[in-house]
Amino acid sequence: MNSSLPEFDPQVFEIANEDLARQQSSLTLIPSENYASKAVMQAQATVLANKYAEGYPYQRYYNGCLPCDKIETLAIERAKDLFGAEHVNVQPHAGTQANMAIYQALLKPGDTILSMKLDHGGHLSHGLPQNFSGSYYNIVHYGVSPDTELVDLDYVAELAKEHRPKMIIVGASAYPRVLDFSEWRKISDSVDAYLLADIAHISGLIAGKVHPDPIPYSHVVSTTTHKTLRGPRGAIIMCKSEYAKDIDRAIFPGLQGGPFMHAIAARAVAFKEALQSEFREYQSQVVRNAKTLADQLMGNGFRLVSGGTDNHLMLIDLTSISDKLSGRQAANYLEEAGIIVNKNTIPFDKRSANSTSGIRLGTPMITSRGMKEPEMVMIADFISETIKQRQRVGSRKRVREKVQELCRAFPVYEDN
Ligand code: DSN
Repeated sequence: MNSSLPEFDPQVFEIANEDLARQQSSLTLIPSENYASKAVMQAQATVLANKYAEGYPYQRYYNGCLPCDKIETLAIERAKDLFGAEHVNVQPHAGTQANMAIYQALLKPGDTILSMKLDHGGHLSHGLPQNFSGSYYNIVHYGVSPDTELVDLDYVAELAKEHRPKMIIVGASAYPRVLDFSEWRKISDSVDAYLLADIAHISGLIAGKVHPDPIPYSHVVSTTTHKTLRGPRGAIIMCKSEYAKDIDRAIFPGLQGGPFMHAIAARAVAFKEALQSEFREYQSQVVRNAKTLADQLMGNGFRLVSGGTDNHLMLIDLTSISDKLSGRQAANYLEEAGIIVNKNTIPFDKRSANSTSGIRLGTPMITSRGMKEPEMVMIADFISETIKQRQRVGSRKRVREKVQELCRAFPVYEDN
């Protein structure tokens, strides 16, 4: 009971440390990941993990919940402060659970949802046939236009008129451009649909005021807390007060039992961090870094979907280098060189989701390490060298050495 992890289970301790070493010594460009702070991780490792607290603050189905009531109230108040939301539910275990609860609260099975196609940048929980969302609801998808690779709002409005959805979802996992939520609200109002903004990828940018705000325009907003927001894994739902009861009931008892109180404590810490002025500076650096990385990659001959980025991520169209190179292969070559990215379809991709013609890159993690524009230029050149000289193992080794040197200069958790 009182043994420490390294004493009792060195096997688990060593594997976790192996990942720490991997995180320290590679450049991670996965736009949906980030490094949570020590304070966030310490909150997650507290004894709050031991407590059942089904229900909501001061209305629980268990005794002994007063500290949990205080923690959850703090998390809610900080999230409201950060985003200016009328109501916040901080209990969803993950983004998909948050979306599931929103559908359960506001829709009936068979209702129509208008959302972005997965292979144009959408998300599994926005109606993929193999996901619960695609089996319980009637999904109509919009995508990006073949000419601009941007969402064409006139086309979305036409689809809305034709299909009369009960809900329109705006939000994506692989869309490198700004979303103007006020325009989306006009479309949802024109057909009397709910507007759900799923801001999982961009909630940190929104909190940092470097992306337009969805809160005034959306009936409901969902976000994970571990991406640009840089908190622990998990999610929250924000909504107008009139939907609060239905949303809360859909989370508990609708879809979840006991909330993970240790995770809620860590979310409270993350919201406090996001309320600091340094967080705004971090988010604007994330965007500046993405722009510099994108410009240098394009300068090196890579085509980026939509011709660049306005946010934290970008998609390289590998067909601009070779028709024979898949995203899977490119991501594997880059991993050998110490650069972690993920394969991703590009709009109108001819390859499957498992192979893909693209890779997705983002700057949240390298910016958390303190890297700025000069390092972005170096990283773009590392990527270019690895991909263009993929036939040469020696080139990946050379890049790997340079990556490790850069990682040593920008440590993640300094005293580890
Ligand atoms: N799978 C996440 C991403 O990588 O974007 C979204 O849930």
